[in-house]
Amino acid sequence: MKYVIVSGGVISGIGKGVLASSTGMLLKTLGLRVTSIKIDPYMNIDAGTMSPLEHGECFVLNDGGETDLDLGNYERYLGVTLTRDHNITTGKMYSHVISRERRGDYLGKTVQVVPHLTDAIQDWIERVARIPVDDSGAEPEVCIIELGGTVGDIESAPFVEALRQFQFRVGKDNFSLIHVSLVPVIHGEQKTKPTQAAIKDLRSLGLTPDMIACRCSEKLEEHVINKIAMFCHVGPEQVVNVHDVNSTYHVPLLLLEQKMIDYLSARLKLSDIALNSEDKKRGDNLLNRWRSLTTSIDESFECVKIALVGKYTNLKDSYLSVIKALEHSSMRCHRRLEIVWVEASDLEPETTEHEKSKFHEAWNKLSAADGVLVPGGFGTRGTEGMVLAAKWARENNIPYLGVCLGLQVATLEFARNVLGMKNVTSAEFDPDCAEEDQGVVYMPEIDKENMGGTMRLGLRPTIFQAETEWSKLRKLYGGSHEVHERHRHRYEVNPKLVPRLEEQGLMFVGRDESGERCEILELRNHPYFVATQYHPEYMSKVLDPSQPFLGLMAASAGILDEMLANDTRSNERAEF
Ligand SMILES: *[C@@H]1O[C@H](CO)[C@@H](O)[C@H](O)[C@H]1NC(C)=O
Ligand SMILES: *[C@@H]1O[C@H](CO)[C@@H](O)[C@H](O)[C@H]1NC(C)=O
Ligand SMILES: *[C@@H]1O[C@H](CO)[C@@H](O)[C@H](O)[C@H]1NC(C)=O
Ligand SMILES: CC(=O)N[C@H]1CO[C@H](CO)[C@@H](O)[C@@H]1O
Repeated sequence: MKYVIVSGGVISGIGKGVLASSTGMLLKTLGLRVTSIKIDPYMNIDAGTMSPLEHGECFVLNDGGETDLDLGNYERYLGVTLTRDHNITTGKMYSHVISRERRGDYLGKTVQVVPHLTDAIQDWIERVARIPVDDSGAEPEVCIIELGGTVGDIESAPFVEALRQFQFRVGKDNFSLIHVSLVPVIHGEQKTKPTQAAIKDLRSLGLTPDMIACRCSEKLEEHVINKIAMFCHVGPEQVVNVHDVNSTYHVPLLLLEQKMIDYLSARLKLSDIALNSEDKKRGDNLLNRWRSLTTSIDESFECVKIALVGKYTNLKDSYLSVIKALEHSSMRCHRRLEIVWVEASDLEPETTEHEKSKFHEAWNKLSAADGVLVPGGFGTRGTEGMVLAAKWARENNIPYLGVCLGLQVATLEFARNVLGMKNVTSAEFDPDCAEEDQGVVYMPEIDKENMGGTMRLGLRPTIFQAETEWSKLRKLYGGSHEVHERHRHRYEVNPKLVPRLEEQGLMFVGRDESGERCEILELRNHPYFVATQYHPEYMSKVLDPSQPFLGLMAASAGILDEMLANDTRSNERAEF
């Protein structure tokens, strides 16, 4: 196992995650199997209870683990499936060590940060790095470890020390470190001091950078590279220049141009890993597909506008996976994506003057969009606006995709306006509503008292029902009978209501194994009106976009029927 550590200096939030996943993706183009681990130096054990306002969305894994966004980044770039163990938090490590201490594993010795915690971290990394993450089921060959925060923080100290020891545990040829730093441009001059200081900090903690990745708004000048190399005691070929590019999908090629992979290969003796021609071919193929993808970004000029009708629209991070899934689909459709943010509550008719202008603005935005997306969310605020957005899309033949809550509001809308059940609502919005008015109910098996971690989570099968061959979504999924997607919900459509809804044309084409729980709804006589109870965005990959999103994008661009006729999916997805 070869380990590539990606750490950061100067400030956080300068794209360490993108750099780490791009590096992993490039190693994959050599034909290697790559996995990744994210270390987060905070005390939380469970991301499920962290506020999306403070922290962006919560990302759900196949095994139901709720993690923060970065694991999603790796899954999307590397095309792998990670587990809840692939994230390490300070809280998790302490809780692991403390429970071992309680069990008596330390034989009553004094338990300390060094060596007990640091050993536990190293053991954890060695164990988790070996977990197979792709379809082949084979052990990965390279593990990318992203160390969150910045080196020198109090929080990250135990992890830095653990990694310092780890380089001796696994040996020099098996351990390399990329340090991401910032080169600010002040009065037109590229400043190297922060980078020098960051590298000095790193060295004082016993870690040596093999590469210094310099984030800068512009291309680094040659004398700046030489200066960094000299003051940081590395060769100029070890300084990589990561300047701003058109999109983050260009970063792998930017690194490739600078021969980063050649350096890493030599440094880690990657050529010692025996690869067969099959693996090499897969790697070449991946690189070619990535290249054509980035050209497609630069050469798509036709724009598709998608209205995202949500609740945290002033905090766009909380919809990150949804945005990524839209991006992946737009690249596949060769369209430029324009997301139109519509705050759902602004769509509700209001009275005061101030709110009237917001109301008009929101409706103007919605009506100018080519497609409508209502993503998942919790709580009541804005849900009436979402119902109105679903109505707009249904009645005006605008492509619509509802995810989770988006499925529930589409169902309520249909029940109210087509079945005439004016009072129907969700038990989530109105816990006291009469039983016959419950269009969406609390799932019977979920414990109502205990909020944290009581949701239907993770990968579950959805079965396409008999006589659903007409379904556009089913065709997008390649006609399969069963699909597996990730879930995160507490409420579901009331099964009692389903026969009446179906009678009027709102078809629940996908159900769970029991045939009771509604997973996918679709309107038959509509360009694309699809909603899923699961969250398809979690499984979207850069080179393999999520099918429900691809359908929305293609329908909004007016090319869905053409796409379904050509069935591009079956041949393109195979390799990733
Ligand atoms: C790297 O790892 C391999 C396999 O675990 C081991 O045989 C080798 O000795 C290590 N290299 C160094 C320089 O320690
Ligand atoms: C960025 O996009 C423009 C077209 O939009 C293209 O001409 C240019 O080459 C791209 N730049 C890079 C670095 O890819
Ligand atoms: C909706 O509720 C109101 C007030 O409770 C009631 O008068 C009315 O009949 C209900 N409408 C329907 C269609 O059930
Ligand atoms: C912050 C974070 O990602 N935490 C997850 C890490 O893995 C544990 C399980 O081992 C999950 O419970 C956390 O949600």
